[in-house]
Amino acid sequence: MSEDKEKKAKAPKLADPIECSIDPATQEMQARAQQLGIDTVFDRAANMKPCAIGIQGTCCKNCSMGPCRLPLPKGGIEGKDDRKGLCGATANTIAARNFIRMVAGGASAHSDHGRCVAEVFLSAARKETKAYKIKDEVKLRSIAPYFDVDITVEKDGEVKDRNVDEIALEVAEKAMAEWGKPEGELYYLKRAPEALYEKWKKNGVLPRNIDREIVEIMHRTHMGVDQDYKNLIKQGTRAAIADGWGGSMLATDLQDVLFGTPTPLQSEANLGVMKEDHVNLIVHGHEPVLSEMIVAMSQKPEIIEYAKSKGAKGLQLSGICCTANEIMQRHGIPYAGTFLQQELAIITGACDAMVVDIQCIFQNLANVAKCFHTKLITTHPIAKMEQDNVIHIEFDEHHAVEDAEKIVRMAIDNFANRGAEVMIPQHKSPCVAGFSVESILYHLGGTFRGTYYTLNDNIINGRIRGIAGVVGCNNARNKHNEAHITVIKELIKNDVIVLTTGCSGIACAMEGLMTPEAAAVHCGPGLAEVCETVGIPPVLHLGSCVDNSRILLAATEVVKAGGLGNDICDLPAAGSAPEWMSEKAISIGHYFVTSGVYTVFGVTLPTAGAPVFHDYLSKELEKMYGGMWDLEVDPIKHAHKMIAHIDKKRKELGIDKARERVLMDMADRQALEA
Ligand code: NFS
Repeated sequence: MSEDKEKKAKAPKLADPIECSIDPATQEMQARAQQLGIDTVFDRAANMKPCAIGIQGTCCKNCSMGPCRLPLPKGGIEGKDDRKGLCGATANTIAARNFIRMVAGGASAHSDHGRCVAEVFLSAARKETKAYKIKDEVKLRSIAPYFDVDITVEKDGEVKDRNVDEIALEVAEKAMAEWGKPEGELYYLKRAPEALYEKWKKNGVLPRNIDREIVEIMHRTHMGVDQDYKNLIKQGTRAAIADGWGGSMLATDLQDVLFGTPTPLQSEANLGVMKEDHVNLIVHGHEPVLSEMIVAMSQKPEIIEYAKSKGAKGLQLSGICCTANEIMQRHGIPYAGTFLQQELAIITGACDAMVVDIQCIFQNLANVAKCFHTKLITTHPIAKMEQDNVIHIEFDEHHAVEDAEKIVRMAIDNFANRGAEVMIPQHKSPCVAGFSVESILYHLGGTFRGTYYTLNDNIINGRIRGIAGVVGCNNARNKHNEAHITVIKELIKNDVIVLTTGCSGIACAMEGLMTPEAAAVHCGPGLAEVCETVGIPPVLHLGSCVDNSRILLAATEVVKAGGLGNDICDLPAAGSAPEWMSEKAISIGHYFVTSGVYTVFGVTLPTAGAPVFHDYLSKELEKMYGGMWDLEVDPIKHAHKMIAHIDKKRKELGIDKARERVLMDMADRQALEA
């Protein structure tokens, strides 16, 4: 082989920038990365194929006699399925073990995050920290009764509001106990529609405490313990419910009490929010406990002056992943990008510091940061990086303000060290983000009549065909954002209103779908009319991934408002994660399904090697909880599976005819008049 040919044969493949993403900023930055000789996730995906057996969910590495690999034989199973591991574990057992270990991973990520928030909340309630205070007293009073905490006191025959500090302390202590109380069940389960709670009870899946359900998954999936896929998934269900209606819901609520319940705000999205003449500080990860402090610090006049004294015009803060969602929904801080854009933000050459906390953070950020002046700062004791250019500033609620100041000043000091290699793509879109269960109440119900009935009314009369929750990650095995945007555009075109969180929300913002103006361009006539009347976008941003709990509660409010059945599974609603990748997504998917939601995933499901188990996740779970898992890779078919389910539910509710009439009066009225 000639030297040239040999070099070529060894050179890693480069991903085609245009094929990586539908987003022009991502395409430009991917090309830029290649020009600079820096590899990104897209290139690594082009060079490393996923394991063909692991992807089917049937590789067991829970003991050292294996890994035992049980892929589906080519041509499928004919007759008896006698595949088994060394211990005799069947494909169903292995796939179910792996699946619920993913639930455990996801539930623990959300819930351990929730625990950190609860600890800060407890510190605030005990007045051990000056940095955090109870910001949203109304929310505190609204959640206290779920913990059996009184919000009123009787004094001299009069009923008065109880002191907020007392309520906070009692709520904080009871909330903390949700992770490890020795008996009983999680308080928030009673927030679900009664019919759903009864289903959980009947099926024996009421979570006892959050940690226990996760630990029990690890025990049951240890070599030689639970060997019945139905019993395994039962524990997966209990842990997933402990996530959605426990750890995640607690995280959302306590964050709202500490930092404020979101109301819609205007902002911008995509890498173009970074400014060449400003200090660019990017926060990335999931916990708002630190980023809230950084937001406050970055807005201080003396800090802005300090930035100016170093030659910058100001300080531009922006976010990536769910930290971005947290500070977007409460402060309108712009999105720099999604999960798959994290390396690209540094490759702009204009990122003076990136602060990371927990979850969804690429270790390769450290390698990319090495190519530039960027300071990469880890802040969480449980999430460090091995590379020596990474700075660790451990964040602690007791000296939160000082930590935030140190970080912000470090970014500013680094501005002078920028190289000549700055290239910020000029793409960004406006967005309106930060809806919450509470704000939807007033947007749709009117200021004086906060109610979900207006929404129900529009669903019943058919202007809104149904509700979809489209959430989740990006996945480098997919074209970045393509599935999210195609699924969502197809849904709103068919009058399905979309609730979004996580990176799906960021993708929608980048695409301009989170503006009221998007309704006239992309929606069917019914949904467009509602959005234009109320002044809302057709895609409502409900926050980060732990805020999927807001979707559960919004669905519960719709059930309560009446006219659409008595359980979440009765609603014309469906869930979707078109580009999922993380274990958190599996936990979310599973608590959606077992809360009664028909849930479609894109990409792949780790069940393909165990068709019997896969079937159980769809058909049998539907009989038990009313929701089911499904997989559809094609985004248009994906959306239409959701729409078909919505139509099925409309029919069962007897409101299918209403929609036909509405469609007629849009199209046929003119014909009649003519
Ligand atoms: Ni959700 Fe948020 Fe994004 Fe996926 Fe990661 S950031 S918690 S896991 S990649 S949506």
